[in-house]
Parts: sequence; structure tokens; C-alpha cells
Amino acid sequence: MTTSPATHLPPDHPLSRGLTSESALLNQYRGSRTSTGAAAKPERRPVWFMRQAGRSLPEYRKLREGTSMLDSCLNPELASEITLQPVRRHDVDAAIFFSDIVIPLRLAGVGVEIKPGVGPVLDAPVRTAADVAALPELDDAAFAPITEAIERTTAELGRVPLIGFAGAPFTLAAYMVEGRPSRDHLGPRAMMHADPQTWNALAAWAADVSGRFMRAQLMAGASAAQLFDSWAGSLGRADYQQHVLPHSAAAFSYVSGLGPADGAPAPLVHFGTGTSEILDLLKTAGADVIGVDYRLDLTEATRRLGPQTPLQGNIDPAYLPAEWPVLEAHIRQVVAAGSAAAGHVLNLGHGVPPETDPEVLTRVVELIHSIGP
Ligand code: 1CP
Repeated sequence: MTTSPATHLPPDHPLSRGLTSESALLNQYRGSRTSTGAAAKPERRPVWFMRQAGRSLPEYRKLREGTSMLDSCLNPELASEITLQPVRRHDVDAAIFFSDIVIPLRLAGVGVEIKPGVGPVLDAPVRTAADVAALPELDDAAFAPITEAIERTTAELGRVPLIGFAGAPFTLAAYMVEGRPSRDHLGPRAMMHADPQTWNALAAWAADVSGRFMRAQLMAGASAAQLFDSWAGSLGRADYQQHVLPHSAAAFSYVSGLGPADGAPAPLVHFGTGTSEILDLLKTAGADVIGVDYRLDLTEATRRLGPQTPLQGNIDPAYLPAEWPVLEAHIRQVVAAGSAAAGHVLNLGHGVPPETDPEVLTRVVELIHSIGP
């Protein structure tokens, strides 16, 4: 079912051309603090925000007017422009591709919509062996609008790296089984035990489409990729290890080692919320960098993962509306806590809340860039 994938990024890729390989983001993702001791030259401290493209920006709300979420993602001009908006406004150190974890479902032909104020909703939930067997195969040619959007985006970004992403198999399958967002993800968790064979077939399908989605974004010009297992925190350690981890590892296997012919591979990031107790397991799925949510102090994350693991995170979004001195003190604390890790990219501990004042985000970026080594 997989096409024989290329082993290298194309010669005109930003990593192959050396545009993004020495960016502050990639240096931290690669754990630059341990490679040669101090960084070769002083550089600014990298920061980007999950959900930096989106409803917190008035220019986003304006562009999206009259176009549904998934149609916006599949319009290359629109998706590219939305991806670039937060980079222009906030001077963040990376763009994250404007898309959604359910885009591969839509491209495979699964009936799915993003309902405003709700999230992904499927025409029909996927709950039985027959439902899973009937899932369509995703043809890589369907990624054409993604490829075009990324080519447009990287042409504008120059030396600023673009991050591609996908949903991890559990998080994607959670929407497929429930048919919509849910609080406790009981549907997929029950399927693991009631019908492990069907669960494994569904998670394998999800790993395939997500793996190929990440791969398509990297091939088209992304310089790093992040797998979002947003709902993995609803799983106990044993369930994660036995029923989920192998599928996340399978998703990463589509992009592992993918780099320019003569350079280091594109770094891979793994993030989930509520994952403090499975952080060490998350790391074994194949990522270089672990994204930490807002619940766990980064000093403790480094204790759990070891000092060789670069970290991303974990400013608590709940601080964003606070008085500036309160927010500033919190950010300085996160920077200090991240200093024991081999690398540290600042981010939020989950996505930007839609009601966030964008001027606060710009000020957060300025502060982070002003904090010296
Ligand atoms: O109308 C709108 O503006 C819809 C809101 C929205 C946006 C802006 C959705 C619906 N998706 C997105 C874009 C999106 N989704 C990005 C874009 C890039 C960026 O970060 O700036 C990314 C990375 C995602 C990934 C995504 N989608 C995740 C993983 C990250 C996370 O936040 O945990 C998840 C769980 C989804 C599903 C989804 N899509 C949209 C919503 C509201 C949700 C969550 C629904 C739920 O609560 O279950």
C-alpha cells in the first residue's frame, strides 16, 4: 500500500539548500548545547506557539470569512497566507503549517467536517471491523494542495523553518471512533480491550495516513515535523505501551532519518497533553524532541527523560491574560527550568486560546528573544 518512498529530501528543499539547517530552532531541536558545549555563535532563543495561526488573529478571522475550515486548509493560497500571518506579526522562530490532523481523512475520502465551536465531526463513526475494512486507501497524489501550499509558504519564509505536523494514531482514531470530540475518549479505549484486532487495524490505518501526511509536508519543504498525540493523556501506561506506542512509532517510521543527501535529518517532535506519567514511553516512539505540556516543570521533565533530550514548551496558556509582571516571571521560570536540557524551544504547554490578545503574544516573543544565554 505504500509507494516506495524517497530516502532524501529534494535538492531544492530549504534544508538541502542550507537555508534553515543552522536556524535557532533546528539548533535547539538538535540539542546544540551538548554537541560542542556552548553554541558556536550566540543566537536568539527560539519560540513558536502551537495554534499560532488561528482565531487569536483578526487577520485570520478576516481571511477565513465565508470559507469552511477544511476548505481553507485545502486552498493553497489561503493556507499559505494563514501560515505566514503569525510569523509576520510576532516574529516567531518557526511557522507551523496551517492544516488540521483530520486533513488526511478528508483527502482519503472519509466524510469529515470541522464544526465551528465543536471540532472534527465525521459523517459516520468507525466502530466495527467492517467499518475499518471499508476505510478508503489514501493516494499520495491527493496531497497536491498540501504540497503547493508548502511550496508557496517556504518561498516566502526564506530562512525561517516551517514545521509540518500530523495527529498521532490514538488522537486521530479517537475522533474516528467517537465520531466527534469527546471528554474521556472511552470509545477508542474500550475498543483496545473489547476488540483489539479492530483497534490495531484502525490505529494502523491512522498511522499510515498520518505518517504519509508528515512525509508529504517534509518532502514539500518543511524542515521539522511534530506528531500531536493531544489525547494520549487519557491512557494509562500499560495501555499506552501495548496498544498505542507501536502505532505512533509506525507513524514516525515514515519520516525517520529523512534529510538532505549530505546533511542531518529533519528533527521530529512528539507532543501530548497530560502525558507527564508516560513521558519516558513517548520518547521511545522515535522523536528527537519531546514537547511538554504545562503541567510538568521542565526540570522534572529533564529528570525523567535525561539531559540529552531536547525539550519544547511549556508556558502555561492560563498565564496569558495575567498582569505582565506575573506572565514575565512565569516565562523566566520556564526558561530557567529548560536550561538543563540539551536544547530548549519555547512554546506554550498547549495551543493559543482563541481569546488571547495577540499583542501579548508579540510581547512574549520579544521577552524570550531578549533573555540571554
Ligand atoms: O474555525 C477555526 O478557526 C477552527 C479552529 C481550528 C484551527 C485553527 C481547528 C479545528 N484546527 C485548526 C488548525 C490546526 N489544528 C493547526 C494549525 C496550525 C497552528 O498550530 O497554528 C494544528 C497544528 C492543528 C492540530 C489539531 N487539530 C490537534 C492537535 C493539536 C492540539 O491543539 O491539541 C487537534 C486535537 C485537532 C482537532 C481539532 N481541530 C479543530 C479543533 C477545534 C480541534 C480540537 C477539538 C477537540 O477539542 O477535540
